[in-house]
Amino acid sequence: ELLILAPSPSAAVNAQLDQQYTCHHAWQVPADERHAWLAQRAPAIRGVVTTGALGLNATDMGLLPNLEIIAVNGVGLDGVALDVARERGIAVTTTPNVLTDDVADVALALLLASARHIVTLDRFVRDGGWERRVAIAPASSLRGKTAGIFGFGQIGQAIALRLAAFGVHVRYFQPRAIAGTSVPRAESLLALAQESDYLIVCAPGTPATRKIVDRTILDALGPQGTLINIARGALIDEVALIAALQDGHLGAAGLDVFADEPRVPNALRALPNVVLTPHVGSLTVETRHAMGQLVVDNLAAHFAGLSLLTPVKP
Ligand code: 8YV
Repeated sequence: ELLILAPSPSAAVNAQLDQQYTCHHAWQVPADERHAWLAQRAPAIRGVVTTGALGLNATDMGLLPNLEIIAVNGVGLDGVALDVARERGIAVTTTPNVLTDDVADVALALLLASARHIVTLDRFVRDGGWERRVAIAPASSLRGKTAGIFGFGQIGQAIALRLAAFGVHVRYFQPRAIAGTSVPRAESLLALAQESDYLIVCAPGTPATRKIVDRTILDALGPQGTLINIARGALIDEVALIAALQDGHLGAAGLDVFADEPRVPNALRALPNVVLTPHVGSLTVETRHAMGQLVVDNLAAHFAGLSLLTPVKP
């Protein structure tokens, strides 16, 4: 039996899970009834399907004595108590590769929207500013600028590929150097921010990266700089970010992820120099289907005693 914490946007994926297992859909149960509901079903549950955003914490894992596998419909592991899973020998799988391109596309969409004022200009046309012949301030060109990619995994590298086509110089930083790339590595995150017009955050949310993009980094990025975040809100000191955008220490931001989703601070919503999207990096029909299919296939492999397709290394 499976515990499903969130459905897939793919009906075909949900149907396969319902056909192959007895599924308990926690997301259909009101929050205040969930504890009692789960207590009743907990002993039978051998697998959990969760998302990158929801994860599975130590408390909830503790309620499931016979849990064998956690299938994350996403790549972020910040919400999963991996130490507990390791101790108990619970397998964990994610959905790498299939979401890389779409998440990279959203990073570029946010960057282009920020640099070329797309959201403001859309509002300007709708509100009749163009017809009133209100002057339009020129935007700034991408060509010849420098982008710093913080976190140079698959998604960071896919963003680098796209940026090259726009004539943007690219560098990266992450603690471990990547072999076989022609993209130069900066000495530190601070050096990366100093060298960059755009800082693009693609690193995982871990205790080591928590609020790593702080006032110092934002100041280094500077008044003409733009911050793009498609990773996790936890990597940014959001209070410092808001202050920097308000007082002009930072030029602009394009954000798909936030510290306390789905809540976005009013101060951030009020700023004209930010573009905001509701954590949709991987949210396309094609990618969510492929992600969900990987969840289904990993579960099938596990319960058939075969090796997992995309396991998280313990
Ligand atoms: C979604 C994500 O939040 O992959 C991740 O870690 O953040 C996103 O793809 C989610 O996991 C979708 O199910």
